[in-house]
Amino acid sequence: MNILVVDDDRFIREIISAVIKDAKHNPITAANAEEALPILDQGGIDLVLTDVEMPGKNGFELTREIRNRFPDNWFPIIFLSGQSDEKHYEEGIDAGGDDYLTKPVSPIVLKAKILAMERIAKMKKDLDSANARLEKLSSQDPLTKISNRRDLEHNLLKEWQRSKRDQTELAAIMLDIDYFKPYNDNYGHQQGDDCLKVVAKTLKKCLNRSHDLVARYGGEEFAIILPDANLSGAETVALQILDALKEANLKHEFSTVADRVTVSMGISSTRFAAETPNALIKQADEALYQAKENGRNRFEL
Ligand code: GH3
Ligand code: MG
Ligand code: MG
Ligand code: MG
Ligand code: MG
Repeated sequence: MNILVVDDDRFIREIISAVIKDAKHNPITAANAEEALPILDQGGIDLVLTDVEMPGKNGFELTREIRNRFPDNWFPIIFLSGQSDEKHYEEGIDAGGDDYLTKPVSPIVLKAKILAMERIAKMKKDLDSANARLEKLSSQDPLTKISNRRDLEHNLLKEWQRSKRDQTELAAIMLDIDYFKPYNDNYGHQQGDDCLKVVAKTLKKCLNRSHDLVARYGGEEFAIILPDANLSGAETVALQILDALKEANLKHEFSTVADRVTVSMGISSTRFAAETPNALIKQADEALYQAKENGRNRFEL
C-alpha cells in the first residue's frame, strides 16, 4: 500500500515511515494539509496516517476536506494524535476518520492497525469492482453486447433532460430487420443470432459521436438516440446504415425486398415530439411502421 504520513514533526514522519517500510508498505510524507492534498489529488494513496495538531488545517479539517473532495474514492484514514482526550477521538471519527491512535504509538500496534485497514480497503475495492461488473452486465444485451433496453431508457431520460436544459434537439431512430421471421425459419435460430450480432456491430460502426447510443430494443428491433441532432442529422445516420448493411451483404434469399438482409427505420426528434421521452420513441415507431408499409429497406420521418 502507498501510505501517506501527514505530520508537522519531521522526527515523527521518519519514525512512522520506518514502521511502514518494516511492514513492507511504501511511505509518502507531507508536513501539513497543504502539502498532503496535491499528493492525494494525484491518486494512488491507499491509506492516510495523519497528525491532528498541525499549523494550517488540522487533521480533522484535512479529513473533512478529503471526504468532500473524493466522495467516490474511499480509503482509510487513521489519526496519530498527541491528544488522548475522548472528545478528540469522537471528533476524529465524526470528521470521517476510521481510527484514532495516540502518540507515542507502539510500532506493533501501528502495524496491526495498518493490516486491519488493508483488509477493509481490499473488501471495499472488491465490492466496487463487483458492482461495476454487475452494472455493466445489467445494461448490456447478452447476445449482441450492445446496450439493452434498460440502458437505453436510462440514457434516453438523461439525454432528454439535457436537451431540455441546453435547449438542443434530440433525435431517435427505431429500426427493425425486414423479413426476419423467414430468415430464422429458413436459416435456423443460430444463424439468426449471428445475423443480429452483425447488424448490431454494423449499427455501432455508423455512430460517430461519443454520446450517440444504439441499443437492442427487443427481438430484431434496435433503437438509436442521437443527442444534439436534428431530423436531417438523423437522416444522414439512417442513410449510412442502409449503405453499411448493403456493404455487409448478409445473404437473405427469403426476403422479397432484396437478396440480402435489410432494415426499415423510423425517425423522430424532440422538435416534433416534445412531450415525453416515450412520445419520441412512439413517433419513431409510427414512422417505422410507415417505412414497412411503404416497401421496407428505407426510412421515414
Ligand atoms: P417485418 O419485415 O414486418 O419486420 O417482418 P419480420 O419477419 O421481421 O417480423 P416478425 O415480427 O414477424 O418476426 C420477427 C422474428 O424475429 C421472429 C423471431 O423468431 C425473431 N427473433 C426475435 N428475437 C430473436 C433472437 O434473439 N434470435 C433469433 N434468432 N431470432 C429472434
Ligand atoms: Mg503536530
Ligand atoms: Mg419486429
Ligand atoms: Mg414484427
Ligand atoms: Mg422485422
